[in-house]
Amino acid sequence: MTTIHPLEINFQDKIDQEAKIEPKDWMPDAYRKTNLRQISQHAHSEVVGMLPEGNWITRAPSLKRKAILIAKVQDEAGHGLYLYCAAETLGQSREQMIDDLHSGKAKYSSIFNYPTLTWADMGAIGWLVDGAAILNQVMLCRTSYGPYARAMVRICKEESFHQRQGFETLLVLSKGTEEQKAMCQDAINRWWWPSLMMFGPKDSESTNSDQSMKWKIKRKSNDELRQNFVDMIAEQIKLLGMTLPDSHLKWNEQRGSYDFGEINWDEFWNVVKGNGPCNKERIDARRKAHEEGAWVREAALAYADKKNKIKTVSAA
Ligand code: FAQ
Repeated sequence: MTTIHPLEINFQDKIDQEAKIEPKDWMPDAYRKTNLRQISQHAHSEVVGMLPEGNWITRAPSLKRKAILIAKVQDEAGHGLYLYCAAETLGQSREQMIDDLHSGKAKYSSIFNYPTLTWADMGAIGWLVDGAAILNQVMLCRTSYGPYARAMVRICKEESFHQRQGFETLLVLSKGTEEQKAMCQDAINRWWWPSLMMFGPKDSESTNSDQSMKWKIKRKSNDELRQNFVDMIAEQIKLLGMTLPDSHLKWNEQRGSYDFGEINWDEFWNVVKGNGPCNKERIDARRKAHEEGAWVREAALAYADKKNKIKTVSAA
């Protein structure tokens, strides 16, 4: 018979009573590891997530749209930074996390491995990708690890603004010329299925879910959140006068939810394993940015060092 350590019983009691776990509290190694994995992957997703939208900053159709897009991309960088800080409290250095991203050891969300082909993709990303992200992240505001939960509160406020701007971008296109309407529908067609994949594999295939739910790192399962998303978007699309590319999408009176078609899981795992349309391009871009930013990091360290020396001399 395996005996459970009293510290572990106490830890689970705290979680069951909805207390937050803080960096200096005792925690099982596996709890530390799974939080580190999820938070650092989440941080990487925010940072890699800047690339598909960054692609359109120079080509935004007006000054107003350009300013909004720049602000949104900057927000994503900020989200990455809060999340790296939260992950650092678990004892891993940022350099290590970034090395793991660049070497392919760490994952980031599959969604950012798809190309942004037209301006309407900026609307579809805001509406669908940020929309999916928020549903997942609102739950994470109540996750059991304190620094992660607190980071998520601010992130969610910004993400909900992102989603509205995405919807508004598509709404304008949906009322435009025939060409603009077609561009809007095409972007929705291309982003719909990858957005559903953001929630992760089916519950029956989700290796981490059971334990993460027990530890209240996750509050709703992958399938529950995906269903919430389908129900929300299936209603909102009516306002756009567009359609979702799924012939099985149908309101199910009995369940009080929409039924929807089967996700292409081969495509999902292929992208997760690094073989999506833009995986290589994304990692190459992050590596290049990191290399080209080396002088900034060196200058910041030299400046901090100089300031510390001045402080030490004046204190002596
Ligand atoms: N892509 O056992 P599960 C955003 C992996 S932020 C790639 O179910 P878990 C903002 C998973 O890591 C978007 N890999 O895993 C924005 C695991 O592999 P591992 C990111 C995926 O952790 C908007 C394996 O499959 N959001 O969009 C994916 O319990 C616009 C088995 O899966 C977050 O990261 C995937 N989609 O549940 C930025 C939220 N799904 O690690 C710019 C926080 C699963 O064992 C523009 N994360 N995998 O080797 C989570 O809530 C969870 O980690 C899930 C996955 C739900 C993503």
